Amino acid sequence: MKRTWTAALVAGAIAVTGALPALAQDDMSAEGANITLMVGVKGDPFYISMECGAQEAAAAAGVSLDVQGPDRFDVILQNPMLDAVAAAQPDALLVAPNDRTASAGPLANMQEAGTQVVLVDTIVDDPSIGVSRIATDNFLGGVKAAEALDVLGLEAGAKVLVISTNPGVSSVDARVDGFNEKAAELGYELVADTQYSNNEASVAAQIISAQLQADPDLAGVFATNLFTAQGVATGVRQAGAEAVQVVGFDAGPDQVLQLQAGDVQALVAQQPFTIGKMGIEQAVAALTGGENIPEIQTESTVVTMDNIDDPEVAQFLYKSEC
Ligand code: T6T
Repeated sequence: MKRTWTAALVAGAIAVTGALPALAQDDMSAEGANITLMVGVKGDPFYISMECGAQEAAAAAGVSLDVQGPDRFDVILQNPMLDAVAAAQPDALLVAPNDRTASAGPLANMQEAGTQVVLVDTIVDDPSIGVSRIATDNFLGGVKAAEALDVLGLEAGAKVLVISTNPGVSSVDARVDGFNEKAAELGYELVADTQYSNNEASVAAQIISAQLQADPDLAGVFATNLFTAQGVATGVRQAGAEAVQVVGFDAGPDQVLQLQAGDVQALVAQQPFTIGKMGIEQAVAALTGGENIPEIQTESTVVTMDNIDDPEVAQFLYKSEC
């Protein structure tokens, strides 16, 4: 039979945007609970950093944490893994769903079976899923990317391109929306509809090199996530298009090297460690009868060569191991 947890635990104080309601306090804990973290894709420094935060919080709460993820960011791979996790009936699941609609079924089933579901990083459209949803304000992140191009000197009329991962991923879709809204305000001209890399750096590199041939006066590119941004930077460097300003999302170790090499001019960095830590805290609150925060938006910051050595900014950079 499924274990139940009847008391509440106090979540640690973590800096996020907006005020958080205080959680109920009690002298019991979720010690011994089984929690699974299903990341969006294995081997991605964003999710590795999230795992580091989750591990730290899990150790503090005395819960066991099992981390899994598909080899590609692909709902066809992630959904069977979710079904396998469901069969093991964990007490709670932290999950970054690969698709805003297609991931909902397995999560609804798990929730129905009594697993407490916390959405981390990405979400599903069905509002009944998840006791808490913790993610970057991705729309604002997209706005910041367009503002970064403005700071880098792009003027009204400048030609820009957006390269994203796959349509239907909540995080990057919102970044595209935020970017497009701000880019329109700044008077930028989108040379094409949003292009999709399928989260493959090599595909992103091919897309940008083809676009540079079609539009040699392209002035700026926004690449909406880690692998896409890495590929775009490589493609721009290989094309020798030094005048193109590249703004990427995320701040993995290789992206930082590309920034330092001048292949990327700005990175919008998230707080994956904090998302993972808060994910565990929300799961523990759900398991112990504490109060959940339905929606938590974490911060992002724009990293450039001008501020990368600032300790406030450096804490946003991702890890490739804990
Ligand atoms: O940008 C992150 C994450 O926020 C997004 O949902 C998927 O891509 C990343 O994991 C970076 O690769």
